[in-house]
Amino acid sequence: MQFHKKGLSNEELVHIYKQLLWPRLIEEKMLVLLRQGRISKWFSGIGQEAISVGATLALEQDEWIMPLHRNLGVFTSRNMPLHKLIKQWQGSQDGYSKGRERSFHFGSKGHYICGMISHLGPQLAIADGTALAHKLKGESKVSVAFTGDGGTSEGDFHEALNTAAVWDLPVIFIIENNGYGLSTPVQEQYRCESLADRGKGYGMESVIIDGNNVLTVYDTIKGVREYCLKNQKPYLIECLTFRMRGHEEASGTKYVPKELFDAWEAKDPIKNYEEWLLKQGLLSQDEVQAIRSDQKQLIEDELKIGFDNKPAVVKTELELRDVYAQGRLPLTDAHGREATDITSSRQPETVNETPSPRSQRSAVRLIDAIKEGLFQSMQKHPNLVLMGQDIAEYGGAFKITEGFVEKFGKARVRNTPLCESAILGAALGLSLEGFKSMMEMQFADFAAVGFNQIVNNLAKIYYRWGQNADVVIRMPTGGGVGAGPFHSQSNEAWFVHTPGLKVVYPSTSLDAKGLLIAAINDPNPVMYFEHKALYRSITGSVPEEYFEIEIGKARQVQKGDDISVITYGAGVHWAEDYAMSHTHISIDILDLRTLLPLDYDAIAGSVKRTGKVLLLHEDTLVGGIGGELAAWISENCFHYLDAPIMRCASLDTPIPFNMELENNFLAKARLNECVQKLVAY
Ligand SMILES: Cc1ncc(C[n+]2csc(CCOP(=O)(O)OP(=O)(O)O)c2C)c(N)n1
Repeated sequence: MQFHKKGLSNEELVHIYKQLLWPRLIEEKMLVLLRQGRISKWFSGIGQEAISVGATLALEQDEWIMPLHRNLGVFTSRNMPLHKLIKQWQGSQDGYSKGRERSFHFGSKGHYICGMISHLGPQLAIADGTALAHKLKGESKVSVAFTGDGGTSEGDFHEALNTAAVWDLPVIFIIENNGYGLSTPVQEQYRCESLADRGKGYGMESVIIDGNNVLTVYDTIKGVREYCLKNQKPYLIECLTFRMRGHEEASGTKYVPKELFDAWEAKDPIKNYEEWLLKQGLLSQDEVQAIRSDQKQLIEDELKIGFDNKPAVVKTELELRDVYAQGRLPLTDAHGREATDITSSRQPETVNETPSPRSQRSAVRLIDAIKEGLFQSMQKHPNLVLMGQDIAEYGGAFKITEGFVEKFGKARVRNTPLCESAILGAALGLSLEGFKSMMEMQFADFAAVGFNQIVNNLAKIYYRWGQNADVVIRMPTGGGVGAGPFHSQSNEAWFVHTPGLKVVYPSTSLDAKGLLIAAINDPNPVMYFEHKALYRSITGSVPEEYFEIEIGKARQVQKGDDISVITYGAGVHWAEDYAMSHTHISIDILDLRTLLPLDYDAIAGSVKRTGKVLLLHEDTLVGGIGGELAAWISENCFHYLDAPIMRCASLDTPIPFNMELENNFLAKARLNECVQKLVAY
């Protein structure tokens, strides 16, 4: 192995040696602790340290890194205290994730490290988001994302690299090609000659380097960093390396030929670098021994602190509370500085929660109310960025952002490539740097291809390691428009089942504006459902001012005595129309407005008034929210019930295109039958 000093001082070369040795000695000790049952299993980085260490040392301390499961060297090179890492590996509440996450699946804002989710690929686009944040702020910083060779087969890899290229983002993508993805060798993973070749396909420079040579890694990344900053472009680096232990400690290494281990043993990153330092006279044998024994002693000292644990205290209340960031977070970025004002206007001081009747305008269409709420939010939040397919000059599929780009500019009103997952990842990355973002799904149906980022990354991140995802996802939803199975679905139930998300679903123009503003002000990820069939068919009074409708509060549409119809979205209008044409039935109508969290007081109030409940939703029956509501009502309001709880929902089929078929599909077709049955009970 050839080492080149490339202008590094002797002190720097020795410093790199110490940083490289440190994770190796820690892991050797971890193997002992694992056998003693004192820590949980992890994914070993033994043999690959030069990549984590070399890359991290080549960056500024406040440049974001998105590491993966094998990157202990990233955490140690950012000088995270070992005793706290040890607590993390035991699942202690004093670890980085309060005992809620395993080995390396956590982040630390203070160290500019973003925690991974197990799905690997989603890490990559988060780096797009932090890089975009720096670019918008005019800061000269790169972001770095890691992937294994296996991870390059995921769609997320393609989406993240393509987006970084199209948006000219300074991101360094590092592939650690260690020959295997669990037991799958690279021949069964990809067909291109080298993974670096893929850079060409994205219009991105790339290079293959020896990932076991720490000076090569360090020097390459220093140079690539300069390139990315100067040219404002991403770069792909393929590091050739080898995994010297199993995928994780329980999985063994039988599938790896012994010759490979022997060959790579000879290329060990630490042994080779150490030998070179000795040969150059930069370190003596005695000094090497002293460094090793100092580090071993430090490990022992840190272990004492790391294993000195208080008994675990389990508080259900705290667990539940920590699913959501509370209140309005101060608008600061990861540096603790006030969020950047990229338009130089100020953020809102107060929010008017009770719209003044003086400024009411009648006959505002739902679509215009959404547009106004979004427009005013852009004025109020200089750190709010909009992203979505065709939302800039074209104004979006439904024209909600028409005119926005002229007013707010293309930096904040961003057309995206066709890649929902990467844009959601980028939205999360923007959050890491104190930005707010709104992503427009062109149709709610397409959330399916961003599902993982929503339910596993955005939804869980705050509970896992205290980073909020300040993201609103607008979901044009619903049927009745003859748009067929993939442009009409009601998929809100997918998200209601996910702790960490909030789900709002306005049915009136007033609520559409107020709930959108509230969603954008909320520091948590909010799914905002907007019914396409209501866009232009519904009008109502809406104040001109900027105001909020509180998330989590239902709206009593009308009071009644005979039956309750508990519903939301288009269901509210079906129920109102029905009540108007059946005045002999006194119907209590409750518009839930927010599906997560639910307004249980309002639900109980309605049940108490009538004792007969019909749950009405456009979503299909099985697994719909009606089932959840029915369970809650029977558990909590049983004494008030005079009839079985009934559900009126759409047919359990995909949504047909033909209008007659669609009308038959929709819950509305069975509303009369359900009401009559309930009234007669
Ligand atoms: C989406 C997804 N599929 C499967 C897995 C299970 N899994 C975890 S790591 C891994 C292999 C990853 O290989 P590679 O990307 O080469 O990284 P390495 O483990 O070699 O560092 C697999 C299959 C997963 N975590 N996520």
